[in-house]
Amino acid sequence: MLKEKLIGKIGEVRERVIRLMKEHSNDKMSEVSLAQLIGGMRGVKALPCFTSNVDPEKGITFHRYDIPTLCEILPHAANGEQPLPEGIFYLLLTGELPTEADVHEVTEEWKKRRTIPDYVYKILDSLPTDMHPMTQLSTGILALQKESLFSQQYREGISKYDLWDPMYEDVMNLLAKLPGIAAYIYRRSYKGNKQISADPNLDWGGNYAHMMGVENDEYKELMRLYLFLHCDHETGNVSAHTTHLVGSALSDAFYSLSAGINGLAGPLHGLANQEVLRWIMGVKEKLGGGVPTKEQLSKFLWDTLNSGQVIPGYGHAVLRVTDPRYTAQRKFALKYLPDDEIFKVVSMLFDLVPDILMEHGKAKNPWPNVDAHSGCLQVYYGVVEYDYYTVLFGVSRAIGVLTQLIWSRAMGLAIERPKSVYLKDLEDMFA
Ligand code: HAX
Repeated sequence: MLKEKLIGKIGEVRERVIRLMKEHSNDKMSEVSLAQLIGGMRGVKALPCFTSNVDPEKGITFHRYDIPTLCEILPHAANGEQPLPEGIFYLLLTGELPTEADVHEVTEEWKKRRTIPDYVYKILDSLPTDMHPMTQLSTGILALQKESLFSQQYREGISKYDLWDPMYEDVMNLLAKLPGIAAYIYRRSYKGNKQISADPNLDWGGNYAHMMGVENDEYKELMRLYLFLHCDHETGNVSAHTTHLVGSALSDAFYSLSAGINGLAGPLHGLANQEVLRWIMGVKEKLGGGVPTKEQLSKFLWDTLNSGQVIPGYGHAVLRVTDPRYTAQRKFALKYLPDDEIFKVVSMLFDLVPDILMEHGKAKNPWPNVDAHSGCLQVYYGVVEYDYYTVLFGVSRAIGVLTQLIWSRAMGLAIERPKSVYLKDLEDMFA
């Protein structure tokens, strides 16, 4: 049924794209200054996105719905109050709010497709257990490429207008298997490779928590919230853009996501969640434990800045306010762990860092981003291995970037190929 709904949408969206191109193909969206060319293309409007948009002052919206609204209206697990990630997948893919039955359909579909081939486990087993979990995740996803229907049907000569179909099948298969791969990596890296089978009664996020071995209903709720919050942040961020770029060469979903995950593993992007916890633990260790005073924290913050490093979890390339994904996690913490020591440090940082960054005078956005908060919630429920945190992010981010891949094929977006300019020619151009 989901696929039937998608077929209807694709027809409609294709017509809109054709009309836009017919009527406005020479109209200008953006111009590129030298500062933008050197400065990472900040603000250049050069990518279409079907699923979501980041407003500098308001933050992310998914098909124009913001986070607080979706937390209320997306279906929840029985006895739960956090949005089910299956629901945000449905919304991103179709542009329509899902009913309980729609969400149930996604949950059941992913259950049917979640078996991971043995050779993937064998490949993971051949990796050192102390290899970074993101490297393991990227490898596990890439290993699954052998299963790609998209690549298989391309070889068989499928029409480019039908490519969205095997892309959809690959995306569904990959999303179904991801929590199993990610939990396997967690258990082999940190829990003596004692693996836990999936529970047929649980939803996608609940099952991920279960397979990681955290048997706590609150943690399952946190997992659902986490997987919802990190799913998509329009197309220009490194993980989404990389996935899109690689997919634009008609590489399949496995190649594309594996590449996107490698981008997420950078400390200026998804790895910042690990770095935040590492920073906080480093401070606590230097002070011999406990909650640092504001004066002590300020000193550590200035030491970090003065040594030429960034304060992880603060700043953003687009946002100019506190990230609503931070606020949603803070709300969870205030409800479930208000007295937690690390949450207190995270809150103190919220009070201190913006002023310090403003005084420092470089960051355009002194406010916290999504990564400033996530680690403290994990530690509270016993997931203390912070090198693993970006894997959680990756499982969630896959929802959005893979949905975007289906839409890229449905809209027939071209292979990406911006033009570059010799440095010397730039100098001559502006001489
Ligand atoms: N601490 C110290 N300096 C910072 C800073 C921070 N948190 N944020 C920005 N700056 C500095 C930049 O390094 C840059 O310095 P230079 O002029 O010396 O190069 C200057 O301020 C201007 O940067 P900007 O325009 O404000 O920020 P960018 O768009 O270039 O970069 C980043 C955005 C998110 C990469 C940046 O704010 C940063 O490095 N933050 C810390 C790392 C982090 O939390 N990353 C996660 C971001 C959210 C995300 O993608 N999650 O996955």
